[in-house]
Amino acid sequence: MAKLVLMDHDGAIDDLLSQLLVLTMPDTELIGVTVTPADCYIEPALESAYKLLQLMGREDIPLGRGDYYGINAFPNEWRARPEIINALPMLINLPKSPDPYTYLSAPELIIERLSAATDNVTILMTGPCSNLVLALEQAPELTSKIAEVVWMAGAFRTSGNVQMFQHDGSAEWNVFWDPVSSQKLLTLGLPLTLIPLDVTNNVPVTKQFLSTLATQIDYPLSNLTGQFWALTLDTIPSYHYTYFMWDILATSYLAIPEQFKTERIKASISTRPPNAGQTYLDDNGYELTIATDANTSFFYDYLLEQFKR
Ligand code: AGV
Ligand code: CA
Repeated sequence: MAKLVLMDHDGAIDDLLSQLLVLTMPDTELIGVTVTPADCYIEPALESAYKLLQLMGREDIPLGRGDYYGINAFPNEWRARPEIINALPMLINLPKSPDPYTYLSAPELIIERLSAATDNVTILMTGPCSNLVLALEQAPELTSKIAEVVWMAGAFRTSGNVQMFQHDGSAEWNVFWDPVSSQKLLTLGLPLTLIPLDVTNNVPVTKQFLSTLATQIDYPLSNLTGQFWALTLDTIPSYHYTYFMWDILATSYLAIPEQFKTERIKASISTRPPNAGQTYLDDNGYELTIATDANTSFFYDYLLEQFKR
C-alpha cells in the first residue's frame, strides 16, 4: 500500500517545487495540502498550489487555507513570489482555482484527512508548524494516526538564517515565525525528524545544477522547475542570501531516507529574544531525530531524474 502523505507548506518557491516532487514519487499518495501564510501571501500561494495540482492531473487533492499568522513575519519581498509563478507560461492559462475562502481552514483539513485515513499518515512540513499544532490541540487523539513528521526546520550545530532586529541570528526562519508553536510541537511526543540548516547548507541552488537541468527541458517538468529555480537567483550572493534546496531536501527524505545520516538528540526551542526560535541541544529537552548529513550528489541526480516527465 502507498505511503499516505499530508503536506503543509508555506508557498515559497522551494515549497512549490517540493509539492511537485511529492507528486512525482511512486508508492506515495498525497492526501491533502495545507498552506501556511508565512513565506507567502495566502491567496496567490493557494492559486499556485492548485495550478501545480492541475498540471499533474491531481486537482482532486484537497487544499486547506492557513488563517493563523505567526509571531515574526517574513520579509514582504519573499512573500510575493507566487504571483510570478502564477504568471509563467505553463501556468497562466490553467483554470483559476475555486474561491480559496470556500476551502476548509488548514487545521480543519488536517483533522479531516487524519480522521479519514485508512492507514497512518506521514506529515511533511516545509514551513512553520503552527497548523499541525493547532489541529492536534483540537483533536489530540489523532496523534496516534501519525506515522512520522518530517519538518524542514532548525539549526543545531550551525548558525541560523534570521537576520532581524531583536535577534542574534541563531534561529532558522520556519521556527522563528512561530517559536511558541514550535516549542509546543516538541512536547507532543510525535515521531519527529527535522531536516535543519546543518544539512540543507550542503545543497545550494547552483548554476551547474540548473545548467544540467536545462539540457533536459524537452521534459515539461524540467522546463518548469528550471524557471522556478531561476527566480531564486535575484539575491545578493552572500551566505544569508544564497538560495538553498531547503524544503526539497526535506521532501526527498520521504523517498531516499537511506541517503541521509541521522542522529537521536534532545532539544529545546527558545521563545524569547534575543534568540527566539533557536533550536538547541538540551539534555533536559525533548527527544527527536535530526538529519546531520546527506549524499548530495545522489540527491541532485535524484531530482534530475524525477523531473524527467
Ligand atoms: O529557512 C528556510 C525556509 C525554507 O522552508 N524558508 C525558505 C524555504 O522555503 C525561509 C527562507 C530563508 N531564507 C530565504 C527564505 C530566502 N532568501 N528567500 C525566501 N525564503
Ligand atoms: Ca518553506
